[in-house]
Amino acid sequence: MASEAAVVEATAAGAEEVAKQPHKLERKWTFWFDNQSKAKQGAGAWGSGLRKAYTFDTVEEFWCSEVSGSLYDQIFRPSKFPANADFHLFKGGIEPKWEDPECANGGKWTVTSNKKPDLDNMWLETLMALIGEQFDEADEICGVVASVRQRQDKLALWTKTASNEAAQMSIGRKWKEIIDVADKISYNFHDDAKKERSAKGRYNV
Ligand code: MGP
Repeated sequence: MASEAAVVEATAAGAEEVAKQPHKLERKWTFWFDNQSKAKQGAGAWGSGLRKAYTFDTVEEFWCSEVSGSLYDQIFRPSKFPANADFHLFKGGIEPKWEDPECANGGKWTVTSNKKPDLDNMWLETLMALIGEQFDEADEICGVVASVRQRQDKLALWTKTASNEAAQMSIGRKWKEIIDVADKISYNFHDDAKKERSAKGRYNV
């Protein structure tokens, strides 16, 4: 029979081993980046600068993203980016485009922000809520986009089934709590946006 001291020692070693294990997320997530100022130089070039930056599936990798070069510094503070840019965090395997099959019938909730630090805070809160699976309708979520713009920054939460009003309303309500927004926000269908850039929102919360 092992002595008490040996058991204590083995237990402590085991606990240390467990503590060292990375904290697995429910699923894989990918950061994407798009320098919109470059894209807009050519007609119909939307998405030509869209790049996958980094895929991760543990809490540790999320915080220590091995994103190359200067993008690393910006991923948690997108508003510091000097030009028009989009930062995305999407579920692994889903591309942040209307054309992706998971997004094709979807839409997005959008929040605008006039203050740069607000964009960064809302972005970080949303990232943590997504990887921490805070939404009841997690299956409905595609990802989030932070759009850094000179006039007004934007944050958009993309979801899968635009026609499922109940799911979108629940997600919209929850998201407002997470990012601490009191103003009304609107949900647009991608299908409407394809037809008309300034299409009206279909749901409000
Ligand atoms: P946007 O960036 O979603 O709209 O789309 P916004 O907020 O009005 O524009 P911005 O100036 O703040 O960037 C702007 C335009 O980009 C659309 O009208 C499309 O022409 C093109 N576009 C945007 N998205 C998200 C897509 C997409 O997923 N696929 C394609 N093909 N074009 C897109």
